[in-house]
Amino acid sequence: MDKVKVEQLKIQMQQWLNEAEEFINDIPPVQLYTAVGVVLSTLILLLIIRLFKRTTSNTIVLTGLSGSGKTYLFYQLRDGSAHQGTVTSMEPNEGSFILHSEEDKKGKLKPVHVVDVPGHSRLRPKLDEFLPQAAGVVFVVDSVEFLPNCRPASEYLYEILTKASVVKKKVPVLLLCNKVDKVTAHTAEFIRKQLEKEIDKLRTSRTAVSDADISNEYTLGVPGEPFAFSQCHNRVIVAEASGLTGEISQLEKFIRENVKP
Ligand SMILES: Nc1nc2c(ncn2[C@@H]2O[C@H](COP(=O)(O)OP(=O)(O)OP(=O)(O)O)[C@@H](O)[C@H]2O)c(=O)[nH]1
Ligand SMILES: [Mg+2]
Repeated sequence: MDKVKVEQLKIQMQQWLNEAEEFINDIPPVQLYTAVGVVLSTLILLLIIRLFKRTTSNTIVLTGLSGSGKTYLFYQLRDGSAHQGTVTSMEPNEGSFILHSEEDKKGKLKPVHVVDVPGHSRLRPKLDEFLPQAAGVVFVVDSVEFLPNCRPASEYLYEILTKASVVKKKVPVLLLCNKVDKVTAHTAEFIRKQLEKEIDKLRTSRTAVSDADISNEYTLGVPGEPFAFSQCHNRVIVAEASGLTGEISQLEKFIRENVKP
């Protein structure tokens, strides 16, 4: 009984196949090629759109040592005030918003996705979650308490600048010298030079180690030359800010350069 049914189904299928073949044969070849062409070009177009979408990220990652002022800056960007930035953050602070200074252009602009990753060493691995989608990284430095923090800041920065997710995609990095409202704040130029010197020292010691332990994903700078940020394949620039007084125009400029409206 079953065999008969299978046989019937086979005949039915054969009939359908024949009908389909006749149908295709009836279509003039030009029409057929055009149809195939349209389908193929649509697929290619969709693929291009997908690729393009992936490269136009709107994520800006705020990073730097604990106490450098990332959370203050986050709220300045979002609300134009520095509330809630008084305690050490235990979780990344995340939000998609139109920058406070651009609120009058709401609706016309693309929101920026800002992530503030706490500087506490236990929470730093969180950075690896956000770096692959970053359109830009802001490394916040405390310009007042800079000298005692120069070494740990350089170590953290070194780690970021040698990450594959930053080097390969040439993610731009802004070294943001924060707290310039204080008269004792060091200048951005001074901080840049000190960081370069310290990274140069780190580079020498790390390359000596990394033959045995290849933990750094990429090496920094030009061998035999003193390290300078200009040697990085990605753009590394310096700027000044104050998350306390809301002097953040250079930060906003960096964001808008890398997250197209
Ligand atoms: N003078 C001055 N002080 C600031 C400024 N920004 C932050 N501070 C001070 O620095 C402290 C730390 O700022 P936060 O924004 O909480 O620091 P953070 O980088 O988020 O620190 P973690 O969350 O621990 O990684 C604040 O409590 C403020 O007292 C600034 O622009 N000027
Ligand atoms: Mg914080």
